[in-house]
Amino acid sequence: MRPLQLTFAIIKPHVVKQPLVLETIRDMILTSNFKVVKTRRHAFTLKEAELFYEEHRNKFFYNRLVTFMTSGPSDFYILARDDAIKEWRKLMGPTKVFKTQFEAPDSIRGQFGLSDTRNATHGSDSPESVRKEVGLFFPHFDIENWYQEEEPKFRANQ
Ligand code: IDP
Repeated sequence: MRPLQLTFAIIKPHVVKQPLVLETIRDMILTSNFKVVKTRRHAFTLKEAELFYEEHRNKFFYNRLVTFMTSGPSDFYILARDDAIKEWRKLMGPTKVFKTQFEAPDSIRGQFGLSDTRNATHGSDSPESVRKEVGLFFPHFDIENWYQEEEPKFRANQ
C-alpha cells in the first residue's frame, strides 16, 4: 500500500454559505479516497488573509481576494491520501474558472467555481506550503509526529 501524504485544503466562504454544495464537495472528498485528519470552521481575520496570500500582494486581484476570504467562515481541512497534494489539486481543477470548462468541467471548481476569486476551494501546492499553511490554521498539529506515529495506523486500517 502506498504511503499517505498530507495536504491542506480550504472550502471558501461562498460554498460554506450553501449547505447542499458543501455537502456535495464533502462527498467528493470522501469518494476520492481522502481521509479527513482534522477539520475546523473559522473566518479568516484580515491579518490571516494578508499573511496567507502574501505572495499575491502586488496582484490586481489581491484586495478583492482578501475581502472575499474574510467575508464569512471557511472550512479548513488536513486531508490524507497517497499523492494527496497532487490529487487534491486535480480534484479542485484549474484556478481560472474559464479554464475549468475546457479542462475539467467535473472538477470542484468546474462545478462550483463562480469566478476566478470565488473558485470554491484552496489546496496547498507543495509539502513546504502544507507545513506553512497547517502551521497557520492548525498550530497544535504536529506534522512530523503524524507521519511517524499516525500514518502507519491510518494505512493499516485502509
Ligand atoms: P490556486 O488557488 O489554484 O493555488 P493561486 O495562483 O495561488 O491559485 O491564487 C490564489 C487565489 O487567488 C486563487 O485561488 C483565487 O482565489 C485568486 N486568484 C488567482 N488568480 C486570480 C485572478 O486572475 N483573478 C481573481 N482572483 C484570482
